[in-house]
Amino acid sequence: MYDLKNFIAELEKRNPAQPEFVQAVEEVLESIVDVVNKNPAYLGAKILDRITEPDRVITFKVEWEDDNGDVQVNRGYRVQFNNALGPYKGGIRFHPSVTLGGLKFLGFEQIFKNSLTGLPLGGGKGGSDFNPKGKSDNEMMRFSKAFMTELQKYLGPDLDVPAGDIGVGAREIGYFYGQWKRIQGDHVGVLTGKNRNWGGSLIRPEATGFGAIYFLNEMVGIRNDLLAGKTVGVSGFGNVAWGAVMKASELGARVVTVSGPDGYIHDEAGINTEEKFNYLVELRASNNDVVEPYAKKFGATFVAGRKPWEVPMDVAIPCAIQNELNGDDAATLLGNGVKYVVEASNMGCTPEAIAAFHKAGIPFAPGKAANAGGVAVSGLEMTQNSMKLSWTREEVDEKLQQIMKTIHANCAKEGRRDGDVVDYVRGANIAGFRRVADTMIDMGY
Ligand code: 2IT
Repeated sequence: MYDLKNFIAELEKRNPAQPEFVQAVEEVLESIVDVVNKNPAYLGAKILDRITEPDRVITFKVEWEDDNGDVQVNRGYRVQFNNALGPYKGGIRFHPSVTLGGLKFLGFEQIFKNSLTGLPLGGGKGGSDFNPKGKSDNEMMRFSKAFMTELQKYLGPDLDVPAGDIGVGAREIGYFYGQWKRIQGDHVGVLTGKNRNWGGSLIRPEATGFGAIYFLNEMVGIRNDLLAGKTVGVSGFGNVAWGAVMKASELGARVVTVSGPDGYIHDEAGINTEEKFNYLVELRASNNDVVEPYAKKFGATFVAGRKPWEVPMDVAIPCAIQNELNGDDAATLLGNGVKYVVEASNMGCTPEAIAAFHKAGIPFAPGKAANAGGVAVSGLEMTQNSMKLSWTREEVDEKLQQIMKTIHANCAKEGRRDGDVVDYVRGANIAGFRRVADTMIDMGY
């Protein structure tokens, strides 16, 4: 029998100074420990000991030259966490906050997220403490090439297939892919999030945000409620926020906020035109990491140094980074009558915030379920690459919608409490875990 408290204490001892990793494991284990303790096969296989230890962790030095001709040194990582279901799959994050513990949390989450998609994808994550802010295009290229020169030793189309994450978009994936091709000499789909001209999938850029809104639509639907007419608050202004803003707006919601490290913008009229959507992309591509110019351009309010959760909203969608919405933010949102919370960022809410939403009976979707659309379309990109053909926008979008509906149905089935209240955290963790654990048992040790 597993004792949760003891297990977490031991995990903390073995993984010192990795609080986010411990937080992610604790959240999953709280949901599944009873399921494990009731199943002699899981206990006999020591499944929790095995699933919380990464298959391997690779760290490497990245040396590159900045525009002044000075040598710079950063640290690169790839956490290959679990490949029971398929090749390691997960993004690469370039952000000064990147640490080994942070990537282990993301890789661990990715195992269960990828399992929920129903596709043959294992879990991994990588990145660097390199900060893209203020870097020139040439510096981005030199760093990306240097990073890939090391990372390519550990990748393969059936072994490990990275994608983008915070700080890594189609431009960086292009530089990675070019470097892979230069060194390896072949043209295999060893990365996803590629440009459409050379093997990328339609809808991949929008997929994480679109998927989160498709998931929200299911949450709203089973409560006989409607997304149309709802006021939505989004944080972040990158790829995930952009997709969520566009799809929520298309479905008739009014999205009133986006945010950056400098503060948030409040656009009462709604972020609802092509011009506004395209401007978000422009802001992101500028590498300045600020949203204030949006307010000036469109006559919206800019609130410096604060988070958008103080704006009254029916639906809150964190789309930026882990632990961006805490217990105090949750109390403010609840005070203003929030009705749904959907994590589009990975572990966007702290445990205190999640507990507050649960206590108030507010449907809360965890990132590993709600933001699985991104990696799901990455899986579809791999399929198209294997077939050497590409699907239409409609074909990919329909498959994405179906995957998000299935994830929602599986979470609802495993997480249903009394009446129509669904504990999506429990549902996602149990549904995601079962497929991986059963596979690990099938394959022995
Ligand atoms: O957090 C995520 O799911 C991603 N960054 C996407 C991973 C992927 O392989 O598409």
